[in-house]
Amino acid sequence: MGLMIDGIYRAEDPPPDSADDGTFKRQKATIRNWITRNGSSGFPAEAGRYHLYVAWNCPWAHRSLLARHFKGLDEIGLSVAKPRRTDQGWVFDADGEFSDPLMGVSALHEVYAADAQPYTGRVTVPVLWDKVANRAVSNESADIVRMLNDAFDGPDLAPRDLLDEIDGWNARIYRDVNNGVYRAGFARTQEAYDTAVAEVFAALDEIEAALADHRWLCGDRFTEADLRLFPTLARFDVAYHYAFKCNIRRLMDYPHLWAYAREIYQMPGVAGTVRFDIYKQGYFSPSELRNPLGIVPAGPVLDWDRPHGRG
Ligand SMILES: N[C@@H](CCC(=O)N[C@@H](CS)C(=O)NCC(=O)O)C(=O)O
Repeated sequence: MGLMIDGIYRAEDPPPDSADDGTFKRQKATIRNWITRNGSSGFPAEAGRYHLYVAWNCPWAHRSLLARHFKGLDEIGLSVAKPRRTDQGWVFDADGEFSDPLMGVSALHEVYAADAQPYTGRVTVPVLWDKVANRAVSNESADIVRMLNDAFDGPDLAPRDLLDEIDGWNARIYRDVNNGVYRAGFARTQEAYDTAVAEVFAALDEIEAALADHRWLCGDRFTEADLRLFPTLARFDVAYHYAFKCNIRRLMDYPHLWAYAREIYQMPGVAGTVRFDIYKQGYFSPSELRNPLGIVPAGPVLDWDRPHGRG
């Protein structure tokens, strides 16, 4: 795993993502262009012009895949990196499921290097690429989800009348759930872990209570807030419970949340964005701190196809 400086990739380890107190700090994405309907940003809303670089195991990439799916944007091409990173970071095969049909790169850093704007930072998925301008549009999944929603027709996942509520859930869920599990798993002190894991489960308990009264987080409409919660739920029992020590409860111990997660999973096309086998390979990759031998556990046994029974 490395870092890019002024458009040149260095295979050495980047500085640790933690503060002095052992708390995990995620770096901010810096490529923040925006697709607009009228193209005034330089990135017009023509789906066939864009390509998405993802990895099945990455939850941030997953939400961009879900946005592409719910908006019916199959014209946005896909390149899927291999689940385990190397000293070259995210890598691709020459052909097959984990190859790059667009540029034929062997590592994602080559895509970042192809951007006219010299990049400095971590080489992360997802990346939304503009094939016409030969530029990266964005490497921030929250932006990718919102811009695909706003710039393209199809169901509106962030309707104006619910926007404040959606943004409220998004902020809470990002902090304590989506990134909360990483703060637990990547904590470097007992205190940092204790704080993070308590926040993860406080948030899940709150969501469980909300789902007892509502079908979706914001009431009776499925929104971006639900879309952004799902990738963490899909990985919870197979990965975070064990690999990130988020083991106070399992997803399947929450009756409402577990049924809600299955309902989303069973929506047309969603299962096609989910790869439990690959989550395990990715999260149980060899890691000096968490899993030195890279052994992948066999369980748990989960039944995501069981009827969700939610009205
Ligand atoms: N802010 C980014 C975060 C993306 C991110 O951290 N992706 C991880 C994979 S889950 C990654 O590519 N990490 C590579 C690295 O940090 O070197 C987003 O949400 O799009």
